[in-house]
Amino acid sequence: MLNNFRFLTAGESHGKCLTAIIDGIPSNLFVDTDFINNELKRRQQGYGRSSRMQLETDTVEITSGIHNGKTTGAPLCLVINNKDFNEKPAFTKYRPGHADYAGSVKYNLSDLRDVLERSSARKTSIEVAVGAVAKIILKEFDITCSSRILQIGTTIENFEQEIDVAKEQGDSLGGKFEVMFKNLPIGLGSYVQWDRGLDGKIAQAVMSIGAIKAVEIGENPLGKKGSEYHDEMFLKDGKIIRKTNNAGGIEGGMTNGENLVVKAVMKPIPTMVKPLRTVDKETLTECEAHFERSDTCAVEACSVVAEARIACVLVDELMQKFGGDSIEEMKRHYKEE
Ligand code: EPS
Repeated sequence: MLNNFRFLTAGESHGKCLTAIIDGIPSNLFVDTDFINNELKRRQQGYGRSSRMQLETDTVEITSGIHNGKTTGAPLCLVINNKDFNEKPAFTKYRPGHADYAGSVKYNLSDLRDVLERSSARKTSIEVAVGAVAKIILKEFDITCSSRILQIGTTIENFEQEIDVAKEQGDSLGGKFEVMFKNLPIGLGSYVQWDRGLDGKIAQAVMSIGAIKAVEIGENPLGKKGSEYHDEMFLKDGKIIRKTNNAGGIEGGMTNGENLVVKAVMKPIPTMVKPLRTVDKETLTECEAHFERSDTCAVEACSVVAEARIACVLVDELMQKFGGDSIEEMKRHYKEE
């Protein structure tokens, strides 16, 4: 999907490592590995995560594309080693809600382990590392990012209590979060073709995170009149200002200079201590779903993954508009605008 800031990842949940190759990074960019590692740590945190998070201390190794801490213009290779690297047993009891069923039919795999290993949210670790590199580029243009939880399960407050109850019951919880980017230039994205709208690209980037079921940009307009929803324009000291940002920073598929606000809903994680009813693919009998260690709630972690995905889309657009072979050239193009 990305044309300028391109990347691919590889790696399994219990494989040797997770890897990414990023192509298209401008040269002379200082890549702060402490910043990347801190982003990885953020993804591992949040109330309700599984014991895998205590086992792993995700840290990145950059094996190419950097000299003396700065990018050379060559592709970056990022590696995160898995401490829990081992052969796990085969299983045949589909986990409803997970990729097990459709994945095993699609790839003709007899062991559902082969689906689990790559469909696991573990791979979002390397995606967060890639997103951290994108954030480093955004920071060069003073574009900042933050996120917050809006809802966990049915509650807006006392998240921890609801997570504790779900954990006791062997259940899991989803929720809703918001990601915000500030100080974006006007005109990232476009209205001229359907596949160039920034809102569409962001929606795809966030919706394709394993457990996401809904994405919104700005305020949900359902039930609002045009006069209530649209953000009127005013003049202050000769500049156009808005008093509201219901559009969430995007009009006509383009950034409009307001804060970009993206909200997303995550489903409850389907791997559960209290198993769902399912079918065994080998014996074709009804049974209880396979259980392995899992999170009770990973909404906070998911918001960090969404930040990373959106950061990659924004950098791709920034490069399209202000691209340059070095960070200096890119900044020159940015200033000229
Ligand atoms: C995850 C690592 C996985 C899971 C979890 C997220 O590790 P393991 O399979 O060894 O427990 O804990 O993934 C899922 C629950 C899932 O459904 O994909 C991680 O690093 O975020």
